[in-house]
Amino acid sequence: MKNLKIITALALGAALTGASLAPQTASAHGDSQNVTVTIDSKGFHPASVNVKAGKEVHLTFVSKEASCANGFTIPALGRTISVAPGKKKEITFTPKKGQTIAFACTMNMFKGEVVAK
Ligand SMILES: [Cu+2]
Repeated sequence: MKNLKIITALALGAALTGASLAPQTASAHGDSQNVTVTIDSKGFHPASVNVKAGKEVHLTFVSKEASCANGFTIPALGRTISVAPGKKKEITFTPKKGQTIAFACTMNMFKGEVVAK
């Protein structure tokens, strides 16, 4: 019974650690992984997300309101994106190991990135 208590405590600790990292990491399902980045007047949230290299990423930008960050470029993917307030836009790509896919508003004021590990 004492051992069971210790195992339970360890499992709980692991669960809590995982939960605290969750907002920064893509959620995986099958052969792809999903990332949602919210745009508001203060920029991109989260501004940095870790993903697995070599696995397709579905990156969805959701705009909450009017923001300079509604229009941005992703140079690594050669894309310019604009999302109207209240709308969303999804892009798909497969990152290479060690690749950082950065994005920034057209004024280069708000920045974000997806980092492939
Ligand atoms: Cu800007």
